[in-house]
Amino acid sequence: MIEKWWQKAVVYQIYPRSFMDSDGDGIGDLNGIVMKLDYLQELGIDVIWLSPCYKSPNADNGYDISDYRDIMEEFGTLNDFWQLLEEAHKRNIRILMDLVVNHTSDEHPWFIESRKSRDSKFRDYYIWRDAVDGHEPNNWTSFFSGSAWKWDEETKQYYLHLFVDKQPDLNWENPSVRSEVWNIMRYWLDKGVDGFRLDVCNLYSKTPGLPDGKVTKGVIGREYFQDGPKIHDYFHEMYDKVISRYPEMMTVGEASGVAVNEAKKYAGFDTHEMNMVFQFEHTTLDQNNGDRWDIRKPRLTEFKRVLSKWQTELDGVAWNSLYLANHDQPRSVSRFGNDGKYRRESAKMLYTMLLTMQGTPYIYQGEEIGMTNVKFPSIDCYNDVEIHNIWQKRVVEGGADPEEFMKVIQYRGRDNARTPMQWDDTENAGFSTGKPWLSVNPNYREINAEADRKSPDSVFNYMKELIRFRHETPAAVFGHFEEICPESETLYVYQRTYGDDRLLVVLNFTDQPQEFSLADAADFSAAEVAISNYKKPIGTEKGCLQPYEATVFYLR
Ligand code: TEU
Repeated sequence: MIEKWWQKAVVYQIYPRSFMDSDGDGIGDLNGIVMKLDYLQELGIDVIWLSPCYKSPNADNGYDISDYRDIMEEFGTLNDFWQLLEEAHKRNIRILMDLVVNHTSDEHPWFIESRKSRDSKFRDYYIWRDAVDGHEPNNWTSFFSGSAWKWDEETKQYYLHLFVDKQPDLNWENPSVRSEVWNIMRYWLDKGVDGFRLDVCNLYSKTPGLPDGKVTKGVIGREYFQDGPKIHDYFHEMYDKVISRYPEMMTVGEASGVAVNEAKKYAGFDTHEMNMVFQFEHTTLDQNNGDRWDIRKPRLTEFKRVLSKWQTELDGVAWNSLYLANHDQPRSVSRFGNDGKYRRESAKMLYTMLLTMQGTPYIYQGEEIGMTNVKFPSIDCYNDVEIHNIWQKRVVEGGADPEEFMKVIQYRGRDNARTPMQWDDTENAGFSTGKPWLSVNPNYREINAEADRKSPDSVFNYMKELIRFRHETPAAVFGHFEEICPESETLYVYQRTYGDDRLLVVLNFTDQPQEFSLADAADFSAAEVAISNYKKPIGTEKGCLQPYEATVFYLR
């Protein structure tokens, strides 16, 4: 396998709205990102994945696009974007844009024309259907609660929206829609953008006839629009028309619910589709029956089994992505670690795991300083449309106990990841001189980038060291993965081998000391510590791992 740049890269995801506000309107913007490029260069990242910054009415904070070739007013102008791209490239940082083409905004000119008349030339850009017996065409539900269909009185038909009704699904069966997408991709690539993250990339193809789905507590109809019948044809066409013509570009697809065998098709080294996909098996273990709002606590062995499976199944066949957080997920230290006494140690441990696995690691903004979930006291403090819709359905209409459901929102809600980046301990955490669009996490006085950069044992300075280690250690990037003691409910231990290089990664997932013996875990003649989140890590003799200790050994 030829080693590609995007395999060795470490990616940093920016949610522009919450990253840095340069003009005091309380909303992050592109010039704010330029202000922080030196910070990112110091961290050592190679790529920025920029959540959508195109023109949008922000029904879903930019994931509802009304003009794919212009920048959302709150974030700045096209010239601001070109400056950001130029300044990032000066620092050897590449930029991926977030391509949201499963749906547009209902304020996109295509949809405005489409809904005007059944004879519109844009009618077939979207998915319109007659009512059936006076009701929706089928029983599909939206990811954001309620029916996936909206009645349009003007032309007396329903249109499909797998997300909110201001996000009508595009009809990918229509070759004109696909060529519009190829042109959008070329527009940005020809201007120097380095690639794309493809939003819900595996939902584009819907099963003909749009049959009713099996009634479940999760999204209904998923079996008829996830990994649909033509999805791989669409990606082969994308590859032929665009990707193959830009050999240095990078693509990562967000593949909601994808299984590992399907991922081998999307991200295979020779399947001519994308470079890699985000999977969701490890980030849906904490829900019951596909219901994101029915929380459970998975055992460590469940978590390890999933991650180890993706390591071994893709090895040599396809490339993996590695993430623990993003703009849709809770903060990793609150979800998988310990955001109290052992916040620093557990944040470092989690990212030691992420940066010593095979695949491209993604660090979501704020994870590098161990930002935590926020426990807003009231539903009115939240912004996210997904949160407000589920509250309406489960509490207001469904009668769920508000106090109990508030705890679910505080754990699961996407706004946990969207509170403003905590830069320093001044007002609004240095994010804005205006009133932030979403309240800052009150713990910003203790948890902020400025404090971390000054503190030798901070999460930030450890993350810097970890990224440098990964850049210097091909075994950490490409090595074969072999789990050791999979039955342990306290430790995650695995070996990485690449030629003569061998690493042993030892992770304590508990707040208690745990006995460990290197000799019991691996054969070696010599061993030395490569990196550890403790100043005095466990040695090569039998001993105890400290709470949330992460230690990586070179073995010979
Ligand atoms: O998310 C797709 C998706 O599946 C999410 O709705 C996810 O399941 C849920 O939010 C919990 O993880 C993508 C974007 O990442 C998300 O921000 C958008 O809201 C959504 O698509 C629609 O574009």
